Amino acid sequence: MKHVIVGTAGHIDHGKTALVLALTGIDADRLKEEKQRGITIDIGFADLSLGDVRFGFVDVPGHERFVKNMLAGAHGLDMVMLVVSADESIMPQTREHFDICRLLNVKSGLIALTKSDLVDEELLELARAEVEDFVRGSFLEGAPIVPVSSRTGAGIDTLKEQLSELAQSTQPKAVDAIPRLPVDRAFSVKGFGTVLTGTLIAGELAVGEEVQVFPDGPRTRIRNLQVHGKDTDRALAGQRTAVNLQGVDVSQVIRGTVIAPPGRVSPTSLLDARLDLLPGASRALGQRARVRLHHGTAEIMARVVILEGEADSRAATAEGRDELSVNPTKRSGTQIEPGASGLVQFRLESPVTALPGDRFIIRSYSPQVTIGGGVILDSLPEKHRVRSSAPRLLEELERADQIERVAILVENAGPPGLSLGEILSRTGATDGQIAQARATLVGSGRVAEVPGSPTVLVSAQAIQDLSERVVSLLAQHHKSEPLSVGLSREEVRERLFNGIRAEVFRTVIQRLVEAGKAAAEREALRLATHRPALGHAEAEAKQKFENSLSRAGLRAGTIEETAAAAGVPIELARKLYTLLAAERRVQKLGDLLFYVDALDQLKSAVRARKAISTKMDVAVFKELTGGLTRKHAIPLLEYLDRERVTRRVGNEREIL
Ligand SMILES: Nc1nc2c(ncn2[C@@H]2O[C@H](COP(=O)(O)OP(=O)(O)OP(=O)(O)O)[C@@H](O)[C@H]2O)c(=O)[nH]1
Ligand SMILES: [Mg+2]
Repeated sequence: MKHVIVGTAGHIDHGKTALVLALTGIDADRLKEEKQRGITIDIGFADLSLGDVRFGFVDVPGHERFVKNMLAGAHGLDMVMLVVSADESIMPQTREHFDICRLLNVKSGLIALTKSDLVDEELLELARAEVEDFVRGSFLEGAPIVPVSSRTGAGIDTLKEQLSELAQSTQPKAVDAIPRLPVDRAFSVKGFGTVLTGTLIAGELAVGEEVQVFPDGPRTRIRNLQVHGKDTDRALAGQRTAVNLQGVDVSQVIRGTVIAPPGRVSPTSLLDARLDLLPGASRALGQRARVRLHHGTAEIMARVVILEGEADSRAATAEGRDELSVNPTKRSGTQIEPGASGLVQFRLESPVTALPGDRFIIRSYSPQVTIGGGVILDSLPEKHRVRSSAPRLLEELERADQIERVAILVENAGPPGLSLGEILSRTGATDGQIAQARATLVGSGRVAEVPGSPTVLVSAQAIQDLSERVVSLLAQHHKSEPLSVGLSREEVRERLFNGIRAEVFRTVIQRLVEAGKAAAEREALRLATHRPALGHAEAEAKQKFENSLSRAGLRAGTIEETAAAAGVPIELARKLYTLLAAERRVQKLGDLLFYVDALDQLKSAVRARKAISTKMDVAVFKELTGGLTRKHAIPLLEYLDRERVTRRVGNEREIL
């Protein structure tokens, strides 16, 4: 069975609620005040099955003061039923509601010409002609215009037929997507606890599943689900859904919150978007204007930072003349004219949970009228300045499909890359979509996968840039210090990889080594082609230094002591030490420099001792080493343990 959400739209008193009642037998006005005043105040719901289609009706209020409530019902519509009273024809909220439907990208619908019983044939035709004119050039151009009377029942059957026919061609909402349910109502049911309702705009929800109340509510489980008033195990995208949540207070699931699985969406206070200003907006939208942003069922106050709009000509010339001399607070001359569009960043006064592709509406702060709307391009952006390169990125994102979007975001992230988790919540993609994007992009070499937890994707470009920087840093070092083996890993990391995950550093180095461009020897990194260049005097000093190490044997000294014994200046000795360390001729234990040959001999001697006994106490060790003192014995014993020649058992050592 196909599920289709139909919203009413239209001016106050044009007969929306009466029509929903005539169609479904359900009075969507449920509040006492609504009945008393004879007007709709808040959205109401009704449903109807026609053939194999289940219609969920969202009946909205027409009063201009309740457009805010209308907006909570207008998101997630598959179809609109624009209600125009034949005796009054097009009125202000007919326009405003219709504008909202267009901005929200409602794709299908029809027009009900209500109260046909109140007008004669001529007036009816006049109203029809006006409506045809009104919808020309919009998604409703050519849509059915059905005269109806809720009072006499005339035209209701035709309307049902037309609804059924349109329903055949509506695009179903994506079931294979991250589920999201913007809450429009929550109440408490005795014995059940908190129940919330909304239109499931994507994915599916199942009883028992873990969900979170976004932006800042608790994690909990779904205890029970209902679709159109009947219990079900599973609710699908496009269904009017009631969710019974475990251990959640009604106050935590107010209108505007969103139910979604934890970890798949992230609350944000910044949104990058394409914003269209209505041609009928009374004035241009200025930099940092304060507006009401409506997204899903939420209304949030926000400032609009215009990143790229229609430049005010005065400001543009002022900027062109001399950028620096213009006072920065005045030079933000960009604005969006009525009927024009721009790229913007919303700075929200409280967080929302959104995904790219979501539609939104903006209304002016005061008076409260709808002035525009658009589509979200990046739901987790950085904070942009007015002048930034953000518009280029946003234009790319605007044109991108899901795979391209992943590539663009990863490329834009630069060297730090993006973790899979970050990619998930920034794209709203399913696991399957991410896996596909990952395979495609890694396969084509555009993106590199950096193993670790979490897995991070880094653009090939960023890896290459980093590699080039490593190569040039090493080349520079070799040039200024021809004697040095190379730079220590730590130094390379500190100088070029600040704030970048260690895994990215390792990947870059590993790739350089694999490509034969660099060599990594213990702690030192060098270009593969680099050989330390020793002059005659230095070669001699190296020999002396090595002799001195060899003479000391296990009675090793610090670098200063060794240098003094060899008669080599300490500066030079440091370089000789790195050289010998790279050649594995010397090993530092604590701050003592041991000759590797001496260590090897010690290992052999200890292993040979095993023939006599597998135990070795300190006395035996002293005997083996010719009476070493604590100073040397302790680091050596620990070294033997580390090398797995021995194992410490209590006060003794076992030879392995
Ligand atoms: N004669 C006649 N009256 C109608 C018809 N449809 C609605 N009405 C009357 O018009 C008035 C308003 O109808 P509603 O259905 O409440 O109008 P609405 O569009 O829902 O109004 P809001 O929700 O407040 O915007 C009521 O008194 C209805 O009885 C109709 O087809 N013929
Ligand atoms: Mg009504």
